[in-house]
Amino acid sequence: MAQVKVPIVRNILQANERLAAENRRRFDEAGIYVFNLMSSPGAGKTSLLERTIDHLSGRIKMAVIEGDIQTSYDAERIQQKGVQAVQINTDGGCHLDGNMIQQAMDSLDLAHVDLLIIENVGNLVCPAEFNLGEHDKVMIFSVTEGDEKPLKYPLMFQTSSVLLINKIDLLPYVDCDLSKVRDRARQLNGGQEVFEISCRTGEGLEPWFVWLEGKVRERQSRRSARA
Ligand SMILES: Nc1nc2c(ncn2[C@@H]2O[C@H](COP(=O)(O)OP(=O)(O)O)[C@@H](O)[C@H]2O)c(=O)[nH]1
Ligand SMILES: [Mg+2]
Repeated sequence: MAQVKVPIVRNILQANERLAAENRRRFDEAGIYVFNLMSSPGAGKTSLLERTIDHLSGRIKMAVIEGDIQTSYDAERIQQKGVQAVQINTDGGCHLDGNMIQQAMDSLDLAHVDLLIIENVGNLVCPAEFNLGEHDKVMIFSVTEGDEKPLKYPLMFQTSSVLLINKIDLLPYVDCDLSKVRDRARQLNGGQEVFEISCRTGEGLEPWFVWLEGKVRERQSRRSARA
């Protein structure tokens, strides 16, 4: 069985890589900075987007692609903030792929957008395997998940440029040793930016906003240099 399955999986990933590269070309031509936000379900992805939109709106034009197995709850949460959002329903699929992003882009007006955020399906495994054409993968890990998770689910930690450790307001109530999370993540990925945050209280979010705005401005300056 394994001999049959392995080439098929490889082909799927190769086809996805081609689509991701096409997406990246489109993003770069338009001068849009794109990040792919990943986590297990409920770690706080949409909450982070709401906080980020509140902070950047008025200065940076944003659009959001939401991925969920079902429902349009998250796209509605984003639209309530006055930001254009499109919902992809994977209908059982556990991750987004390059093709889904291509289709979603066709429903967005990206002409004046500076920042496109893709909220992936809540899942600590498969989203990390599929590139979407993003510039960075960003992951959220919440302290309620347990400090051994970097050891059990290494790929997402290895592939993400940024690790946001969320729900630090809950630290007094959960058995999560933050230093273990930090050390284990660092062993997997020494170049990762780490921010400790609470989307509930707002604590720790400022450095994340600064990092993100820096990335957006960098893309904008490349766009202006070409014009
Ligand atoms: N206590 C606490 N709850 C949070 C925090 N961030 C998100 N939540 C809650 O966690 C739940 C899941 O959040 P959501 O943003 O929908 O997670 P997603 O599934 O990753 O998009 C919601 O009930 C949020 O209110 C936080 O920093 N602290
Ligand atoms: Mg969500």
